Amino acid sequence: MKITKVQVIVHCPARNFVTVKVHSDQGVYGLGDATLNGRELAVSKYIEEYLTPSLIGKSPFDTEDIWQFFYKGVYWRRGAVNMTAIGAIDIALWDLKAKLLNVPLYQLLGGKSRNKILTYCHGHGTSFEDTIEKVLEKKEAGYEAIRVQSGIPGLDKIYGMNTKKGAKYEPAIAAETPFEEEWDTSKYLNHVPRLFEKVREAVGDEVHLLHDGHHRLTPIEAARLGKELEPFHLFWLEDLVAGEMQESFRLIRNHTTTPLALGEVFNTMFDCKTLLEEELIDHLRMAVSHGGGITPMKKIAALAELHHVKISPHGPSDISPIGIAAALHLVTAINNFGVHEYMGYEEQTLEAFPHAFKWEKGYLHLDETPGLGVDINMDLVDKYPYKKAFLPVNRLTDGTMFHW
Ligand code: GCO
Ligand code: MG
Repeated sequence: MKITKVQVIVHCPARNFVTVKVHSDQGVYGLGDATLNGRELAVSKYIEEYLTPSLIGKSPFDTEDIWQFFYKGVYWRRGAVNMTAIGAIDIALWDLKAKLLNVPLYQLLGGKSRNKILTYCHGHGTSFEDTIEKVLEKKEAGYEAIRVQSGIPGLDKIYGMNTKKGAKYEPAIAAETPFEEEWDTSKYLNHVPRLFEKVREAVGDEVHLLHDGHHRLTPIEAARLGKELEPFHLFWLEDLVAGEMQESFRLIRNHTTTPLALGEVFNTMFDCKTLLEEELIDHLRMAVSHGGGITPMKKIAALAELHHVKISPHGPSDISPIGIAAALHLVTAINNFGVHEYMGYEEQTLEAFPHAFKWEKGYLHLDETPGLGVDINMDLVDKYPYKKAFLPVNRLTDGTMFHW
């Protein structure tokens, strides 16, 4: 059995996606998600020029050896572009392998550890009132876990806030250069505990509430926020400080019992080794596509299990249904799953990627479709050409460049 051809598809059905299609001499193909929001063409070119030629003629069953070949063979290891490219190939090979064996992918990863996958959605608003309304709507729709972000008085355009009442949150903006947002940490720190006090009062104790700090605090600021939110029993506080500084979490951990989540920008085991080994976080948020694929994520999940850390994958709309399905199969098979983010997709994206997984009453469900259970509609590829789009950048109100 041999790999005969690799196609890299870049298109924009509502937003940009990069998809890898690996063909075999059996007439069956596997799909992988290579989307890296705002840097799509760097990954597609990388796969076409540097990975594809080495794949032709290899057996699609040799997922471990192929992963090691690309990981060790690059010399310049790690990094988001490199690991997303390797991850997409790895996901496609696992999809292909499971299709050839005629089983859903989770059967090759340990079988079923659960019947359905808990999800959280976004309850975002412009003000306290608007946010509470959103959170109640999501609760009504069946979500048991809701991420809460809201506008901050005095700041016009910030992370996680909808620009208009009722609009869907989409961070990437089509343009030739990135859009600029603004930030003020003290306004944020004063606002968030008040927000959660009101939301908890409105929604009751049953719903899990989450919040994303998007890497903007210093360790001591993060410790203060965690401590002040303790009375509202959050499910987690996500990305409080920049993920590069794993050691920062020692200080935060010593000050608060609020559970901590981190890792959507991580791409290897080495980004979270200290966090796991010292039990500094509760949830690891790596996406399968950005984390180098199923092959390394299985190992990372095993290390996390040893340290009481749950795998709770990143699931924004800038990860395609292929990447989401890869995570769903992984978390179906492992024991230490926490929660999966699910924002849903625009109509055009759903049309572009027909898929078997379904969202119902707060949970995602897989069926018995062999492989990942996701396809790509090739007839729509030319209809939706790539449009350059960027994630925003961020400055303090005095103009200083800051974290986004
Ligand atoms: C999340 C995230 C996203 C990211 C986006 C980057 O927790 O869902 O923080 O909103 O910012 O996916 O591409
Ligand atoms: Mg996040």
